[in-house]
This record gives sequence, C-alpha cells and structure tokens, in this order.
Amino acid sequence: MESEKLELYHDLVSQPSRAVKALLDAGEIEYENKRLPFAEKAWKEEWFDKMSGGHNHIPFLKVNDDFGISESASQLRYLGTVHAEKLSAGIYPTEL
Ligand SMILES: N[C@@H](CCC(=O)N[C@@H](CS)C(=O)NCC(=O)O)C(=O)O
Repeated sequence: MESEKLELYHDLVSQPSRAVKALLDAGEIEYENKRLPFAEKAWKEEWFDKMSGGHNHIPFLKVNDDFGISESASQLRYLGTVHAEKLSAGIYPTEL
C-alpha cells in the first residue's frame, strides 16, 4: 500500500474515540494523535467545524488530507478493511 497519512481527532473520555484509538494501536497503524479536549468543547471550534464538514463530533479520522470519516463505526470499518493484514488476529471481522 502507498503511504497513508491518518490523523485521529479524539479525546479518550469519548467511548467511540477509545474504540478507534484501540484498533489503531492494536494494529500498530501509524497515525497522528490529535487530541481535542472534550471538557473545553474543542470540537466546536471553527477550524474543526470546517474540517469535519459541520459534523462536530469526535472521533474524526482524516485520511491523506483528502477526506474525513465522521462516524466511528465507519472509521473502524475503514481501518479493518484497509489495514486488514495488520489486524490478522481477527480483531476486526473482514467477512462483513
Ligand atoms: N455516532 C457517533 C457519535 C459520536 C459522539 O457522540 N461523540 C461525542 C463524544 S463521545 C461528541 O463528540 N459529542 C459532542 C457533542 O455532542 O456536541 C460516533 O460513533 O462516531
């Protein structure tokens, strides 16, 4: 696979953020860790609103400065599909 740049905007107080971060870490998938402090309502800032297309929720996964995935279930599925070889322990089902 060509090199892929991933950025995860998240905060660990957020359960869906933890799920996505756990999958990235379990697969040793490289990504930039972009913490948005939940208590400071950082996801409401204008730059994030613009970047997330008005979704304004965490987690948000940005891929190659190209597109972003706003739903954690979709982020997990994207990672489970694109990085299936790194998740060979069956941590994410590929037969879906
Ligand atoms: N269905 C979404 C839910 C995301 C979500 O609700 N995130 C919360 C934190 S756990 C959030 O960003 N809340 C901000 C708000 O409600 O304004 C997903 O699974 O990604």
